[in-house]
Amino acid sequence: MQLDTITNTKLRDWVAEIAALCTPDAVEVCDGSQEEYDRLSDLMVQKGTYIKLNEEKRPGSYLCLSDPADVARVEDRTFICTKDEIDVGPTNNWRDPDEMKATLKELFTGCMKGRTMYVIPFCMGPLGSPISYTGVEITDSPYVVCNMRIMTRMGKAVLDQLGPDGEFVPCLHSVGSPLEPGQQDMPWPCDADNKYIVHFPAERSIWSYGSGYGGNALLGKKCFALRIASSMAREEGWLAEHMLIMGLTSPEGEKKYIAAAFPSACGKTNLAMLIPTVPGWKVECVGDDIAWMKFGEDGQLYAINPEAGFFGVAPGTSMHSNQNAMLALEKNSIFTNVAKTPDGDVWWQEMTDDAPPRLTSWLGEEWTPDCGKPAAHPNARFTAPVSQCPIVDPAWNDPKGVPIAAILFGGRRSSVVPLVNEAFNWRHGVFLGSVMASEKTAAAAGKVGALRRDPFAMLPFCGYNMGDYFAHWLKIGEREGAQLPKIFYVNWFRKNDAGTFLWPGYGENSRVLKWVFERTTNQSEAVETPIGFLPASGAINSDGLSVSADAMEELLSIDTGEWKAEVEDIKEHFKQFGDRLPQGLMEELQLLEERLSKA
Ligand code: SAT
Ligand code: MN
Repeated sequence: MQLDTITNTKLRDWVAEIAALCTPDAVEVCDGSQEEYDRLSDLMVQKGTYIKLNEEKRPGSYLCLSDPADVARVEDRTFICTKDEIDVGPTNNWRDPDEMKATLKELFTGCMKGRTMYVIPFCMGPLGSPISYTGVEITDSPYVVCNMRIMTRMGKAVLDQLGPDGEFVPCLHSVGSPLEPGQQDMPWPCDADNKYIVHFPAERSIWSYGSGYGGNALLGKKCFALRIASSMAREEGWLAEHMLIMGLTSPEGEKKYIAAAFPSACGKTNLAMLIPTVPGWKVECVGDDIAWMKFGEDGQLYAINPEAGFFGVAPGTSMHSNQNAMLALEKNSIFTNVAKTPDGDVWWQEMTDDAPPRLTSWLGEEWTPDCGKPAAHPNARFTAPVSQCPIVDPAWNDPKGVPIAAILFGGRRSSVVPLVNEAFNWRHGVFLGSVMASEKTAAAAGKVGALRRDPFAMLPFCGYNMGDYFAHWLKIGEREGAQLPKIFYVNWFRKNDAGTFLWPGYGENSRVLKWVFERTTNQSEAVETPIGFLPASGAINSDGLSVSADAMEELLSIDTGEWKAEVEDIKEHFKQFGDRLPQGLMEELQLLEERLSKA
């Protein structure tokens, strides 16, 4: 589209300002059409950025191999800029906004020379939703444009919605690789040694330089929908969270929605698309990564998935671990840093029981199963439309959002933490979120391994001081007339002393979801323990499971000694927040300690 299709004054001024700064050869406003998508995809095939996959095996899909120096988010190059350093807290990298702006302006000067500058109007969340917000990303990467078309609602409809004076979050991105006249382009241009992922919460803007990969470059995702949005949510009284959203329907046809936060590598996408083993129960997927929640007039929290696509980790995804994801990415998808089969399809670790005898690896090299290197990069990704998920929830695109009945927190713990426990109340639930922790998978069998505390799974994504974030969660619970979801903590990963998982996980997690569902209306039995309500014996049905009665008991028991040690570890964790740690959480910790000492 032409520049003059932009009627929004602020946007027109911003586009002109950035074009003058970055001096691209051309400027294009993206309309979000299939024609535009096809044209840019073809362009990337010509440039060697994309390989078109076999149309019969993987219709409408492309493979993209990145520069090996640009394969993941870069947390150490991610900055939050506020006037006072204390306002980003101990878990973020702080920079002074004026100094950082000066650095960035220098980097962005002339950085799009020889390239086209794309203007991408996008909406995070359903169009017309009171929970949604608009952004505009300016980028010199056609790969970003194509991914944004899958990951967000994007194009002309968003410009129309924005109108002449609507507000938007400006998101500026460049791969940082200007071209001199006649200079040959790279398949994956970037500035690997000079990446900056920068957030300005006060002016609600994002500047990203040097990387073309994932959350570094698709600025609607972690940068906007979590870091900037968490700061907006605090100011405006809502929640922007690193959570999946699923619908759960009982055999009686009653439906409830659950939101759940887990650190990476704990199976969030798998849980969001779970196939229940409990007869008659149904799971439907609203989203697998991010939830925005605002109070409705009835006092309930209503959630939307701000995204429109899945940007999932490919390795480990299979018909066994996540059939619904595999079906979602059968067509119209982008695959980044996976391996290619000789017949023009994709492959990654664990996609099939046996690896194909010959592949082209993510490095573009000949690959055989005995070559000693992974065929796909461990952070290889698929980009697939949410609408292609076979169990997509009918309300996934509903502007009203879906009412949340329960929130789950969880992590990977081989010991200490039971299969599931329910918080006594909202404040106790916030405490559980604030101490979330997960172990490295290589943790010694049966022993507590290297624990990383990842509060609310927001450690790399909270756009302000995490202590203030805890306080915000407490404040949400004090809202007049709020019908708050119940909060639960789950752990699918407990092991016995021999180092074997006690719980089968995957579809069997539906047994736990059923208990959670019933607890939201106090229908299933629970016992009070020092750490919360645990399922009463027999309240989680284990019929037909190869889990012994002893194992079941271990999964649902707590060891007072282990929990006293946990309390000491939590004290250390809390110390880093200094006087920004809300008093309410200190009190919860003291209450836990008292309950344990009486147990
Ligand atoms: O690269 S992303 O930030 O989009 C994905 C992730 O790290 O979870
Ligand atoms: Mn995530």
